Amino acid sequence: MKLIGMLDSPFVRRVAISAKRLGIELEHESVSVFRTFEQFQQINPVVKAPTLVLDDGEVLMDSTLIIDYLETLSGPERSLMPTGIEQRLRSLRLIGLALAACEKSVQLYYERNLRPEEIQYQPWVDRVEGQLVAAYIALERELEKQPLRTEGAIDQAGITLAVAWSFTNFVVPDQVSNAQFPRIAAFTNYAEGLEEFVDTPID
Ligand SMILES: N[C@@H](CCC(=O)N[C@@H](CS)C(=O)NCC(=O)O)C(=O)O
Repeated sequence: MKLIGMLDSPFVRRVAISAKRLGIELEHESVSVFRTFEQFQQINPVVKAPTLVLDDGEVLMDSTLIIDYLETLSGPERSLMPTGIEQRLRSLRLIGLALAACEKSVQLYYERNLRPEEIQYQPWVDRVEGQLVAAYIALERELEKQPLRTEGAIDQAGITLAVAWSFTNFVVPDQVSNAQFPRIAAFTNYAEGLEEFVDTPID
């Protein structure tokens, strides 16, 4: 199976790291949705990263749906999701917040780098910046209530949170600070030292 997309996309990176943790080998093709749009279009006409191309040529997209498929392939013993209802609900909450942070960071990055300055719309920028910070405030509170484990295996909530924080710091570093979100920063520092993260660098 081939994973298509650049690792500077948090959505691609969480799939690549999850696959490694699930013990699934993926061939990785670093095709850019911008610089190599036509090449991407040949693989997936919708041009969304990540795209997963199965061995029979079937195409899947959206990181959460791809991870769902990889989880099914690897079986319940290796799952990155807790099975107990309360911990599962918490994981889903954390993943939702971290994905929203990724999405808002992407929107700000696109706003700053794709939209010409003369047609930037400040109320939209303010809204997205507020949403981004709101997602990290909620995540920091979650970690205050219950820290994420920093020994044993990292789970999907941990992977997605760390990938999100590293990505936000990579593309819109002015929006966040370690001082404002110390628990998220400390957990990400731990996660980025894990083998699967080191082997899957953001750039
Ligand atoms: N919800 C999707 C978001 C994927 C996404 O927006 N990826 C970006 C790259 S970071 C992309 O494909 N951008 C090109 C576009 O939307 O046209 C997921 O989880 O995979």
